Parts: sequence; C-alpha cells; structure tokens
Amino acid sequence: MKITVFADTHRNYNALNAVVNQNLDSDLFLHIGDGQFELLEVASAHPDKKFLMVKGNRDYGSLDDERIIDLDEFKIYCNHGHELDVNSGLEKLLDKAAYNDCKIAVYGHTHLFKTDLINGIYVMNPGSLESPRGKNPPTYGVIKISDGGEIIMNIIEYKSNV
Ligand SMILES: [Mn+2]
Repeated sequence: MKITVFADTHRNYNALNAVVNQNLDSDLFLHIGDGQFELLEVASAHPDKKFLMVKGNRDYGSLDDERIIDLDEFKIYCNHGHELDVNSGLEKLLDKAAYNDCKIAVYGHTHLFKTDLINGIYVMNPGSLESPRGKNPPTYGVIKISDGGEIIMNIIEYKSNV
C-alpha cells in the first residue's frame, strides 16, 4: 500500500496537482491541512482516486479537525496540529495517537518535514509544498506499507515536471 501525504499547500494548486500526477499509483492521498481549495480541485479531477483531508488553521467550514484511518493492520492518526501545539513539541500529538491506538501519526503546520519513530509510533510531517521553512525545499511524504505490515516513510523533494 502506498499513501502520498501533503500539507500546507496554501493555494499552490500547480504543485499539488503535479505531486498527485507524479504519484498516481497511490492507494490514498492524504492532505494534512491548509489547502482545502486546491485539494478539492485536484480531487475532482481524479474521481477514481481516494483523497482525505483534515482541517488546517487556514481552512474553513465543516472539515474534520482529526481523522483516524483504519487500515486492516493498524490505524493512522491525522491532525494538522495547530491545536496540539506542534510548534512547541509533539507530546499532545503522540498522546492523541496513543490514546486512539494508532501506529502512525501524521501532522503538518510547522512546514518542517520530519519522520521519526517515537515510543513505537511512526511520526510524519510531510513539510510544505508551498512555503517550506528552515531552508528546506518543497516536500511531500510517502508512506509505504508492505504486505507483511512493515512501514517505510520517505520525504520527497517536489520537482515540477517542467
Ligand atoms: Mn497551518
């Protein structure tokens, strides 16, 4: 299984669209907030693909603040993170993931990519496709889950095709 993860696209439709088209073999596209308009536009162009998102602090309306994706082997906890104070640490995110019995926790908001394994929970921030911080390039994330349940997380630098 392949899950392509992005966050904080902040109206950069072109980058989001390119990443989706570069990863059409994904079983799921996951937007971790701050990009509802471009996500809806890209998703509507791919009705055969599965897209999910959570609400960022710059998103509006009745989107979910958190989502728990229940795969067969384990669950993924998704939260943009602004209400979990991710800029000052991951304790609340990890608590939420553990409380909800999730093996993977995905967040955004900091615009700083990260992959880690903390207290048995795989953690990913895909970075930002629009305004990365820390002198990083624009990035997104890919989570691959093998048939045996092995979890591999990668951060990938976004490069346009043109
Ligand atoms: Mn944000």
